[in-house]
Amino acid sequence: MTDETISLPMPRIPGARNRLKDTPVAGRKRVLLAAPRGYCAGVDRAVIAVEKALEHYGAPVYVRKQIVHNIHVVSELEKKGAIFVEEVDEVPTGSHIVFSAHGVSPAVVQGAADRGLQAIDATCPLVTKVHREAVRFARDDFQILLIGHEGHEEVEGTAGEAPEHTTLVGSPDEADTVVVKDPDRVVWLSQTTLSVDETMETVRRLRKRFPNLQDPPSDDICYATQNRQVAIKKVATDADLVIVVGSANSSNSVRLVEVALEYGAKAAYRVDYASEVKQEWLDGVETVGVTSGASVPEELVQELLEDLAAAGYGDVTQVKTAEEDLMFSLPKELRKDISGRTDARAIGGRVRATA
Ligand code: 10D
Ligand code: SF4
Repeated sequence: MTDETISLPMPRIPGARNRLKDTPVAGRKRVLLAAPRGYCAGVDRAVIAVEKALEHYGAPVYVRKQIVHNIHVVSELEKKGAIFVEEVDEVPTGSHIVFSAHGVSPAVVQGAADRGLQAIDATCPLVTKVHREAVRFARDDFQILLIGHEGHEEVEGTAGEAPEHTTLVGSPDEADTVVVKDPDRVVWLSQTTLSVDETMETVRRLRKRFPNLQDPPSDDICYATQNRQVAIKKVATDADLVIVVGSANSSNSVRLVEVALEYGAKAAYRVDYASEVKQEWLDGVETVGVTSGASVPEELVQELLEDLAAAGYGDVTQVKTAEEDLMFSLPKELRKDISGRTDARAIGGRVRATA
C-alpha cells in the first residue's frame, strides 16, 4: 500500500465553517488520514435496509435500538420516517420492525413474532456467524467465555443464544478470576468490535489458567474492526493529535481512540461532529491523525477535514493499510418483498454481492 496526497473538496459554504483559527506552529502542518475508515459492509447493509424498507413499505418503519451506533445516521433516518424503539413491545401489532446490525437474541425474535410484527433482520452476517458458533459450542456442552462489554447489544444478542452456557469476560483482569465448571470444556468467543491487542491479552491470561481453552473457528473480531485499528496504529506513531469521528456508544470508534493513544499519539479525542473540535486541541500541533468508526458516514470526516483545512491543515496524506471491497446482500425478508425472489441481489440499482 502506498500513501497518497489527496485533494480536499472546497468548503460547501466558503467561510461558513472557519470556526477554527489558523495559528502558527514550529513545523509543517499536515493531516494523516487513515484508510480504511468509516462504513463497513455490515453498517452499509443495515442503513440501506432501513432506507429500502421505508421506500417499499412506507413510513413509519420501526427499528429496534439504534440501527448502528451513530447519532447522525439515526437522526437522518428519523427524518425519513424511521421510529427507533428500545423493545418490540413498543411497536404496534402488524408493523415492520428492523433488528439492528448488532443482532438480537432468539427471545427478541420470538417476542416480535408473538406480537405479529414483520421482522427484517439487519444483523451483520459477521455477527450472525458468532451467534452460530455460540449455538454450536453450547450444543457440544462447552462453557463459552464471551469476551465483550456488558450491556452492549451485540453481547446481549450473542449471549442470548445460549445463556446457560455463556459467561461474560469483560477485561483481561476478569480473565484472572472467571470461574469455570470444567477447564477442559471451555471455548472463547468475542464481540466483533473489540481492541485486537486487549482481546489477545485476555485470551493469553485465560489460556494460562485453562490450557485446553478452545479458539473460535475463525476470527470473531471482524475484518473492519481489525483494518481500522491497523490503519490508526500507523497514523498514530506520527501524530501529535488524533481525532476519531464516531459516537460515544460506538465500541469500535472508542477503541480507535484507545489504540491511537497506545501507539504514540500525544492526544486523541472522539467527536460526533467537526464542530466539537476545540481550538486548544490544536495548540502546537503539527500532525493531526484522522479516522472514523465503522458506523460513521464519510461526509462527517469530510466536514472535519474542511475545518482542519481552514485552521491551516490543508495538506492531507491518506495512509492506507488495506483495501476493502466486501459487500453483503440485503436481508432476505427485504429481498423477497422487494423483488419477489430470495436470491435477488440487484436492489434499486445497487448491486449487493454476497460475502
Ligand atoms: O458499538 P459498535 O462498534 O459495536 O457498533 P457500531 O454501530 O458503532 O459499528 C458497527 C458495528 C456493529 C454493528 C457490530 F458488529
Ligand atoms: Fe459487521 Fe464488523 Fe461492521 Fe460489525 S463492524 S457490522 S461485524 S462488518
